Amino acid sequence: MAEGSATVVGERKLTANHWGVGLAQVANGQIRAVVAHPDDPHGSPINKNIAGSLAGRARILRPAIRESWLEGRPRAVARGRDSFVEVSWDRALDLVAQELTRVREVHGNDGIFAGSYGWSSAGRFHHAQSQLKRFLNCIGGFVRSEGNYSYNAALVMMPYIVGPFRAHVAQATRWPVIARHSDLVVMFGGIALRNTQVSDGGVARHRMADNFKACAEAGVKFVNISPLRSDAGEALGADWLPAHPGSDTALMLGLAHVLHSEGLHDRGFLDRYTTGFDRFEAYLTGAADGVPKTAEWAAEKTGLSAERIRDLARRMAAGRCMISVAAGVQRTDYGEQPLWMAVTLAAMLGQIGLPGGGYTVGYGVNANIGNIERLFRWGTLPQGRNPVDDIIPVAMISEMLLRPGGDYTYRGETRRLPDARLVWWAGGNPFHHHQDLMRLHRAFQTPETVIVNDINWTAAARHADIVLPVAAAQERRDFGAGKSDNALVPMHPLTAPPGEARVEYDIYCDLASRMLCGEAFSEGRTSEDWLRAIWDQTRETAAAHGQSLPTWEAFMAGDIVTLPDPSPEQVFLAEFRADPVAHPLPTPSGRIELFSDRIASFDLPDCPGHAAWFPPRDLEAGEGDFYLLSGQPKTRLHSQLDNGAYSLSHKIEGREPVLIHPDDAAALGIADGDVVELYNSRGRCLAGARVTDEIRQGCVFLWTGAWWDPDFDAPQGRDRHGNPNALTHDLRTSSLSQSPAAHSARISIRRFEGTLPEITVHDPPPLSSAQQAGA
Ligand SMILES: Nc1nc2c(c(=O)[nH]1)N[C@H]1C(S)=C(S)[C@@H](COP(=O)(O)OP(=O)(O)OC[C@H]3O[C@@H](n4cnc5c(=O)[nH]c(N)nc54)[C@H](O)[C@@H]3O)O[C@H]1N2
Ligand SMILES: Nc1nc2c(c(=O)[nH]1)N[C@H]1C(S)=C(S)[C@@H](COP(=O)(O)OP(=O)(O)OC[C@H]3O[C@@H](n4cnc5c(=O)[nH]c(N)nc54)[C@H](O)[C@@H]3O)O[C@H]1N2
Ligand SMILES: [Mo]
Repeated sequence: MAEGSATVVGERKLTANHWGVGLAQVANGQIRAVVAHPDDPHGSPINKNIAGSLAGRARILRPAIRESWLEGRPRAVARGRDSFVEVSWDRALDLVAQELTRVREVHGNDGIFAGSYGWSSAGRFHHAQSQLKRFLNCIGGFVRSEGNYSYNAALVMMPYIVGPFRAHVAQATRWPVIARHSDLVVMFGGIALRNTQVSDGGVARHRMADNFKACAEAGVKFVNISPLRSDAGEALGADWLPAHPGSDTALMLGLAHVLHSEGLHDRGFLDRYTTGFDRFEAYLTGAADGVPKTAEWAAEKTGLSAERIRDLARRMAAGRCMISVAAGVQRTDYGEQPLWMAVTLAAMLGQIGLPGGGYTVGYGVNANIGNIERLFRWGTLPQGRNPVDDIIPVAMISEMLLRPGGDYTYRGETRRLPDARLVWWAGGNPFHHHQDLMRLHRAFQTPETVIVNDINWTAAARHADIVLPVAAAQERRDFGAGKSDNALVPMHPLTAPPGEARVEYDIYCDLASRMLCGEAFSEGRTSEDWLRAIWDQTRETAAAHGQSLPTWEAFMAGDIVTLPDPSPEQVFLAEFRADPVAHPLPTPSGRIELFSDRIASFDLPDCPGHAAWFPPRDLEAGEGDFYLLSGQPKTRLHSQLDNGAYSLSHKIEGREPVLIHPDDAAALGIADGDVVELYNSRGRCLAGARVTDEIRQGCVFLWTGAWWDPDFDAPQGRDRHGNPNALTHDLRTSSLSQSPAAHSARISIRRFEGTLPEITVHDPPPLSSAQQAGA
């Protein structure tokens, strides 16, 4: 892959996905196989899901309307349980236009919620949310969601204490720097190689495994603090400290106490670069609350011995130490606290801004963090201006639907939840990503109209009134470019969309002309015109950076185009360290805020003015016997292509695997390969037991993304398939950031003794055609 080269790779066609660049073999109008691009040293097996899933039984083939909604008795059968009637595109789009018009007239545009959180597919132009948002902005706007499910606590919290999180992720210290300079990497939540398969928008080369190998060869030592041993790759030879989930802040406090009591903390650094250490110190020593946060105190909270905690603290102070916090660690109750405490601990060690030292939040969240960055921003489809300025924090979807007009606090303000009458989702699967799915199911009964565009009959599509079938990324022409990668990838239509599925841009063009804003939406351009315009925009920006990109035609006829990495030697906060006066942080004090007057002034019971420990809520409430972890699956991207071959090959009796420790399994009479039932006060689901000592005792791990398959006739709408969000709570991290806290649930588990129900979600719901239904 020469830089700027354009050679055709065999007879096969390129396709870009969030998990990497694939080469597809196509015959007789069907995708036979997709393999990773040969230049990718560690191509992702997730490619194996594409062929089977796109040709699967669950494809939405025609526009469909929920039966009782169509009949004008919308509440006769609940959303999620109803049958559907297939209609023509004209009929479906007439209904969409009619509903949009009605809701705008009666409630205004702030009656439309189109947050549409979700990963959709790679591709600069056919990005589902951008398309929907551009269209809705042409008709007066919509209420949107703010933030993400990935690292929302960090997005909201970090600006108060160090600076903007997204910028900081891009500035993460590079792995080759760590290999050269670090002695020790302490990983809270590990850095799971399986998660580094993926990067938003795409990844041309998977580099993490090689960078890990280089670290191990250079003698860098790793410590994995996580309930799952495999959160650290075997090549690292990491020490495993399986602390209780949700106890990271307590552990870090214990470590801080050892540093403090043994005089190992860097007073000079704290004085010059931080503010508020004295306030934190009073909490740490117990001067403020009578509870010294000693190693013994932390041992009780974490399940680790005080000796191990002391030993780790001394090792951290003995050399160059990088503290890494996985995003999963802040996707927990009070998830702001481990972030603040990691910054505090790193400040006490005094190595922030030094090569290989300090802290990073987000290594392992994607393939590229710490490995590569893009040189400039790629061209995009302009979304226009949204005249509605109301938002919800993304994880308040059920709250919004169940408590319209209700109060909530966010970023220190009291706000009012919008009153959403029409909900439109395109490019995300809330019935995968949100917590407490039975609550979401109830919440989805409240709007007057729900519209979902999707490829497959996911649980989200099944909760819609109007379902619009759309083309997948492999069925349209586009180009791919990762948000944190420096490669551009031609994306060829490999097959035609099946049935009557359509490209979303064409759908909105038809809708826009119905709503008399056709010209505003399309600007008279076809998809191909837009692609060229976005490419030309990218090409001009490249030229301004001294890079020459091929013409659109030459690019589409060629291979991946790579651009140079702008900062291969990046060291996080190096400038601030070198001169904190010339390069102050964008915090109120210009320094790292170990005590924040701003946050303290909000007077929040669940997020005080300095890092502090709070026990997980389910534990406090006495819920369940086990901690439930629910991280990202190795075998797919979230819920996408769950019915593909690679994803299916890991299931047990068709159910998602749940990891359980051999001693716990023996005590419960559970054998490897058994179907088990997980349950708590919120819900239940089936799963397939995978007995392994990879998981800490007292914890079980169920991967996210098995399509939710509720059996509403079974107790608590038991999910047949194994989606952890049947069990998680949807309380947010805290009233500061209102972030998702998916990793903080407790459950009980038993062998499933009943008749095993069939998985139904990989088939369409009951469907009739409009003619049959006489509609
Ligand atoms: N319990 C638990 N839950 C979690 C997490 C966890 O750790 N634990 N993690 C959370 C995180 S970090 C995230 S990011 C979320 C992810 O949540 P989502 O991003 O919502 O998950 P996806 O499965 O990627 O959903 C994308 C949907 O878009 C559809 N799609 C793909 N391409 C297109 C397109 O071009 N057009 C349209 N209209 N649709 C398309 C796919 O078929 C799929 O249904 O999940 C969150 N949920
Ligand atoms: N293959 C694949 N890769 C993906 C994705 C995917 O769907 N599939 N999704 C992508 C997305 S959107 C995101 S946001 C990232 C997520 O990246 P991360 O947030 O890093 O991943 P998670 O799997 O949620 O969590 C990492 C680990 O944290 C541990 N953990 C959970 N709770 C705690 C805790 O309280 N304390 C400690 N110490 N450890 C804990 C769990 O063992 C878990 O394996 O992954 C990305 N990568
Ligand atoms: Mo995410």
